[in-house]
Amino acid sequence: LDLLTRALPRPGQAPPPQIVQSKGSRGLRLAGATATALSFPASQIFTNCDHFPAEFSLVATFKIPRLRQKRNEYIFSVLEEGSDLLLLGLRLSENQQGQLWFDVQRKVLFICDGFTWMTLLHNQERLDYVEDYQDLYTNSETFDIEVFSIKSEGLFMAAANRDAHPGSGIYKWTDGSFHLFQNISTREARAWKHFSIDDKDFLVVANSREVEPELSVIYRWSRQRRRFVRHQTLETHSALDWEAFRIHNHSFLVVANHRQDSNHNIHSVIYRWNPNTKLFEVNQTLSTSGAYDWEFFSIGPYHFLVVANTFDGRTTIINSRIYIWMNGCFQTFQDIPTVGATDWEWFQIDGRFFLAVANSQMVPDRGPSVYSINSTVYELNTLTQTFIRFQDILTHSAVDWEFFTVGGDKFLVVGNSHDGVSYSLNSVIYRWQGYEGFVPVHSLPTFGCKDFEHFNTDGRSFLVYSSATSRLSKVFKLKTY
Ligand SMILES: [Ca+2]
Ligand SMILES: [Ca+2]
Ligand SMILES: [Ca+2]
Repeated sequence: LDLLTRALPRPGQAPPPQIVQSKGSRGLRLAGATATALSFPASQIFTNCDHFPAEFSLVATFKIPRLRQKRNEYIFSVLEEGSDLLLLGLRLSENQQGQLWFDVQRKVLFICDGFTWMTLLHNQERLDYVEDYQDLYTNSETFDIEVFSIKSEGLFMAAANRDAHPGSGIYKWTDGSFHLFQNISTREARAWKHFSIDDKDFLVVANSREVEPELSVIYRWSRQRRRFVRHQTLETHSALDWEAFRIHNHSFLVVANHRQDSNHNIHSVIYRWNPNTKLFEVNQTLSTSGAYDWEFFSIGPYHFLVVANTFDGRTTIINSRIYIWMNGCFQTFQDIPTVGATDWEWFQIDGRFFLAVANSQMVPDRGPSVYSINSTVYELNTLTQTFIRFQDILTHSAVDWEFFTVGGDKFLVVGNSHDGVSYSLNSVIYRWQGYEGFVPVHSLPTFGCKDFEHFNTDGRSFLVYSSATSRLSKVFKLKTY
């Protein structure tokens, strides 16, 4: 109204504006007013704003009956006061160009640039609560879920299933939910990892069934057959996890070899892609103790690998090891005491670097196992160049941490699997609250929880969890406001 009183002609000077109805929209007809009459000095309206026009928004709908052909007209412009120098102009030359559209539900203001609707203003979403979205009955118990995209195909999910027949299921996101797309024969599959090399998509599976030789398999996406096809096999030992990473344009894979017969103190292996043979070759071996998980991360120009060592044959109270890439190979960076570590999760918040470990069970030299123990979030101290304890969080046989963001908020979800009595427990979502660290905000009932994955699709946010004790995996929708 303030703007209108300044823009409209004074009573008696011109015919008064009329309210008109046009195809369902109502507005003011400014037939008598010239375009320049709609201008006003910003300094008189935005009196406390030093950064005009960065700190204001105007939403308006214009209806102009006729546009002169081949002439661009500004529907909105900002001029420098006094000099008439154009600072900002919104042109109207094509049908939709320059049009604004406000999505009331998502609270987003769009502008059309003549081709696409671009986001002009976005009210940041916030997590409200978690909704039960899809019950996914997989082929058998599911130890791991990998969500990934294939260009021009869409979103997929690979489930690592226990039974050999029909093996593990690959699901495709179609019409708002996951549907079975392909079954792949696996042997007690424990993990899937998606990666791409030169625009080609690959999936590698960790087969943990003890048969000689134990083979894990790399599959390649065939564009012709629109299926994953076998690409290469690699000898592994009770493999529980694969990690894929790139350093200086080289592609690597590392496998977590858990044990060979009853020996847990064996080698895990790093493989490097040979672009000539298009196969992975052994690059380096690292000694691990009941290796369960690998996580790769980079800080500036430095590259790291961290392994979760679970068990050395006697106890789960052992060190897990962070490695740093130096002189063309991985070397020890830091040992961190862990208790049956099953997962490392790497994440950054506001320029700070964190590693969270999931500690699953305390198996001492003698005495019973304890499942309700602390899992720990570590933060990199850039002065001492070591990871130091940031926060302990009580967990119940924790098997996975997953970091995700919704709008500007950061979250960690932990998969709690067992408390010594039951597999039916709450898994917990924690929200980052700065000085307080991670604070529990939601409890999700899970049964034999094994893995959590977060993904975004269709502009919405989801969590999916898999169960190691039942065929039922669940997709949750993160409801926002
Ligand atoms: Ca996973
Ligand atoms: Ca991993
Ligand atoms: Ca994880």
